[in-house]
Amino acid sequence: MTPITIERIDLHPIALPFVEILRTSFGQDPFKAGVIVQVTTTDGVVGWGEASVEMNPGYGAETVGTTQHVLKNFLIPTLVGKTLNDATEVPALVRSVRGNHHTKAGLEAAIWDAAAKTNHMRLVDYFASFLPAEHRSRGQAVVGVSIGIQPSVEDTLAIIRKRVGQGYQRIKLKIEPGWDIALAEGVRAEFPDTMLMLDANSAYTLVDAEHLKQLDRFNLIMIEQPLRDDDIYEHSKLQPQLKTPICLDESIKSANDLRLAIELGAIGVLNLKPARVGGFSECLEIYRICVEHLLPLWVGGMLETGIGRAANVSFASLPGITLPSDISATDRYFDPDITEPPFVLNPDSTLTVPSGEGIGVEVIPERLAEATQRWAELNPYVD
Ligand code: OSB
Ligand code: MG
Repeated sequence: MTPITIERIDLHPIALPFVEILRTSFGQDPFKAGVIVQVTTTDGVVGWGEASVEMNPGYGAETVGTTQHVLKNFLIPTLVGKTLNDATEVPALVRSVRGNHHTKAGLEAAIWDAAAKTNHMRLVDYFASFLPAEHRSRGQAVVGVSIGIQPSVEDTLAIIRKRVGQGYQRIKLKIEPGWDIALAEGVRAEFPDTMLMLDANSAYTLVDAEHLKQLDRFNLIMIEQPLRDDDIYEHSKLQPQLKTPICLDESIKSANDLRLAIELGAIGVLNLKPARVGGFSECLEIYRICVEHLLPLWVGGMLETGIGRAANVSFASLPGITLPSDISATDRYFDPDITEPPFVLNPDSTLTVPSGEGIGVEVIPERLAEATQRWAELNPYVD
C-alpha cells in the first residue's frame, strides 16, 4: 500500500432538509445535521468523511458543536503532517481523546477514502484487504427502510405500502410505550410475511418485560435497543424472557462492549453503526467477532448524506453482513443530496456499491456550500 501524508483537514458543518422526518422515541430533527470532514494529502488526493451527529444530543452525546470543537482543538492538530501506512493506524493516533466516536468516525472515514483513492481502490476492496480472502464484496448491500412514529396506524400502513411497492423487503418501525402492540397488530394484519422489526431507541425498562413479551407473537426478526442506551446487563436479563432476538444499537460502542454482551447473553443481533463505534477500524474488529460467533449482523444508519451512505453501503456489501442494513435509497432522505450519483434501490432490495475509487461518489461543491450556509443560518449555538 502507498502511504499517505495528511496536509490539511477542512470541516463543513451542514444542515440538509429531510424528505421524510424520522420521529423516534427520543425526538425528531427537521434537518440532517453533521460535519463533513475533508482530508487533503500531500499528493493532492482528497478524502471525504461524515461525522454523522444530529442537531440534538438525543441518540448520542455529540452534536455539530462538539464535533467541531474536538476536531479543531484536538484531533486535527494531532493528525496534520502525519504519514500513515494505512487507515487502520488512525485509532492509535486519536486514542488520547476519550469518547467522541461519531467525530472520530468522520475523521477516520475521510482518511479511509483518501487512502483507498491513493491506492486506486474501491473503499470496499480496501476494507476487504484487512479481512481473510473469502470476505470480498458482494457488489451490493441488501437494505431495508426505517419508518418513524406516525400519528396513526393507518398513516404507518400507507407508508409501508409505498415502501413495499418501491421494493424494500425489510421494514423497521420506531416504537415507544403506547405505540407498540397495536401498531404491530395493525401491520401484521396487512403484511403477515414481510420482514419486520421494531426499534425502541431505549424507551423501555426491565419493568416492561411482561409488556414486551406480547411482541413475541408477531414474528419479528428482532427488537432493537429496548432498554437504556448505556446498558448491557439488563438486556441480558430481558433476552431470556423473550423469543424475539434483541438487537443492540446504542449499547455497543466498541468491540469490547460486544464481547461483554455476547458473554452475558444480552444480544441476538448487532446493528453496527460506523459512527457509533468510532470508525471503520473498530468496525472491522467487530465484524471479525460477529463472524467468529455467528452473530447476525447488519449496518445501521444515522440518516447519512451520500458521503456517509457510500461508505456504509460499501461496508454492508461484505459477506459477513447477514441481515438487511438500514441504508435506503437517496430519495428516501434528501432531494437533492450533496453527492452524485444518487443511490437507487434495485428490484431485489439492494443498493449497488459505487464502482469508482474510494467512496465512489462525487461531492457537489455548490450543494455542500448551500448546506453549510443553511447550518450557519440555523445554528443556535455560539462556536
Ligand atoms: O436508532 O437506528 C437508529 C437514525 C438516527 C438515529 C438513530 C437511528 C436512526 C435510524 C435511521 O433508524 C436509519 C437510516 O439511516 O435509514
Ligand atoms: Mg436503532
